[in-house]
Amino acid sequence: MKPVLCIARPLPGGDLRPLEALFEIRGGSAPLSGAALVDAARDARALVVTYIDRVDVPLLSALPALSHVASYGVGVNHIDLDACRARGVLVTNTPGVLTDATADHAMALLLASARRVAEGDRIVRAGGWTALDPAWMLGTQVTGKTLGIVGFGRIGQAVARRAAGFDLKILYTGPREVPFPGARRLPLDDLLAVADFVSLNVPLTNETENLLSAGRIARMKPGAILVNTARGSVVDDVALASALESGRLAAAGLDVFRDEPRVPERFRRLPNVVLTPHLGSGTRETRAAMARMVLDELQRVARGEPPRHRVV
Ligand code: 8YV
Repeated sequence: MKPVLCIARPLPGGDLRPLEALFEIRGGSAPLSGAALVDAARDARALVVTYIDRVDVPLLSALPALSHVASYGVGVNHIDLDACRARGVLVTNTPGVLTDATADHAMALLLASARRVAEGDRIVRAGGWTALDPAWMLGTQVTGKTLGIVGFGRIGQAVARRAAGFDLKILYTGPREVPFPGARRLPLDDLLAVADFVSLNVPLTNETENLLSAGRIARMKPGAILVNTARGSVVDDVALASALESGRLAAAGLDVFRDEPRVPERFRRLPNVVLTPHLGSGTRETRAAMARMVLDELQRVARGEPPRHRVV
């Protein structure tokens, strides 16, 4: 009898056929969550999840045969890593292949927020463009300003490479100096005080939860713009909504939220917020590369080979 592999969400661009020889495959054609996921995965040895599927003690207890959690994505905040370690469950993820797509999306949000792209699109569609007025709908100049990158790992550095093309000065926070031409490392509070644009590129951990607290939002430069392609819980969203409503912050580009797919009504009402539904890695090419990486890890582990991207 082949071991069971349960796939919680479709993997676009992923070819499951090579795995059929190794596993009895459940799921993969439509999202499985809650009781349906537990049901499908009850005797699973391997489980594929993504950032929205919580792998916690109750789920692990319901899946006694589980030995490999393969996460489709780089962030692993949805997985109780200590519980997996204690249970001897291997955890793998998909780093690297989504770096460029996520950094592209951060720049798209930065430009769209600064230049009021989404707001302008809505106005034109609604027939609201009726006169030519040079004083109308002015945005924030991007070229030559200062971008503060919070978290200077793979994605943060990819944002910096793109930003260099817009002649942005780069500041970053991070645990260590990274040799990056022209970039300066600063403590977070100092960076927030001087950055015209702030891009969040940290993983969500106990240390980064609410990192952009109400106090830190209050320290941001008046008129600054925030871009978040990391995780919603890195930001105090109530304080962020207030800062955007009062105009203290000029705009925000948000791809991630605390309780996805729910997006706070206060953000949805604000014209100066560009909202996207967690599209950071969402290109056909990147999602297919992520799928290939997940399926490759499953095959390697099933054949007794070491995984390439082990988290636990
Ligand atoms: C999602 C992500 O995994 O990599 C991450 O941490 O959040 C994303 O790439 C992706 O949207 C698939 O659901």
